[in-house]
Amino acid sequence: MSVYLDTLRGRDGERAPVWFMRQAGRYLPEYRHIRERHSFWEMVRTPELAAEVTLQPVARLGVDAAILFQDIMSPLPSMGVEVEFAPGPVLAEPVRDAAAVARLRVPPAEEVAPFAAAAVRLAAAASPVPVIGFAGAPLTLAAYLVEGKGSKDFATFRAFLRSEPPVAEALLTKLADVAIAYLASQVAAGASAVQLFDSWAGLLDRESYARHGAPHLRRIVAAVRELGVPVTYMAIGAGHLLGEVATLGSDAVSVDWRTPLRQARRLLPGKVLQGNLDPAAMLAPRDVLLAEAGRVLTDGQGGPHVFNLGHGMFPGTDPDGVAAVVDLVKGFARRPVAPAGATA
Ligand code: 1CP
Repeated sequence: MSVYLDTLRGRDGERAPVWFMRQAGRYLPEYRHIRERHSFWEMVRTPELAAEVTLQPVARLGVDAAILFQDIMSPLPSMGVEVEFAPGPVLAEPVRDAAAVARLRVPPAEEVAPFAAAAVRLAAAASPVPVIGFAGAPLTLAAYLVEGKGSKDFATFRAFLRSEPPVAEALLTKLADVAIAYLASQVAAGASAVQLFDSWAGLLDRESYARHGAPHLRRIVAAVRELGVPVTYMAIGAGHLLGEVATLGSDAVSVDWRTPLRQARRLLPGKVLQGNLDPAAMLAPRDVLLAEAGRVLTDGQGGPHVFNLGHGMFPGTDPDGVAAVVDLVKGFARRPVAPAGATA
């Protein structure tokens, strides 16, 4: 039995499970040790290395779940898109017109980043905790494909959505098809939960999100839930979108640090909440960090809560501070809400 999976299934337990977005990464000396000898793509494409890095934070920190070490860009080469990391993703050729979208391949499931499923299989066989599979949400992947690299405002992408809606839909549909196949391959390999990363959805207004984001997300969420696996949806700066996010069908929603968990609880009835410690708090002195983490634990009460950051760990984070947060979460006695119908 896993406290993480129990919570995702809606059980308001006596303690919150804990894991961290970007828990497998550069803040860990054991990650940097491997990274010195291998490029990022080499690590991602070598199942033994990817599985090893997936499990590093479990061994060091005792987190309640292991997230697969890959990137949201992992499936793009199998669609015919060349990506390099410097350190963020950079595309050889942005995808900006109908011809480029038509050229994108939608490969059969077993050809979508097969190294990822192989890494899940190795990690799941060795892991004492559930392995979380993941994929980039169509809007966020499309933002990188159109822009060609990371950006603060993804203005080219937002202009593209407004000027070429049918081409955008064709692109988003292909990305959703690939995400479904990719996630199914991870679940078949042993991933027992799935998270969708929609890092840039918050750049859109609510109407554009409802039109270009939500329908594709609903299709992906339904397909994964059909496999019997819970789904967490994560977006950043998306407080204004929570009304739509509530309708996606996900089991859980990851909330960033800007939206108080109590407010999210009201806007997302029936959802498990994940989050939402400010990753910058991890860079503060220990007493400040633990006070902030305690506040998040208190706010997370009133329904099922998975403790996490509001966004990914910064590379400069001290692993000992992270370990102290894990201890705090594990020792915090929640006041669970009694299931409906139960008497006190
Ligand atoms: O130099 C290095 O070692 C590479 C740094 C790195 C790492 C460790 C990148 C490049 N990606 C990753 C791993 C990664 N990426 C994981 C692994 C599992 C874990 O969480 O521990 C995950 C889930 C991701 C997801 C990801 N990649 C997202 C979504 C989540 C988020 O943080 O918003 C996004 C937007 C990316 C793109 C990306 N890849 C890498 C970087 C530095 C970035 C973001 C910055 C940019 O847009 O330039």
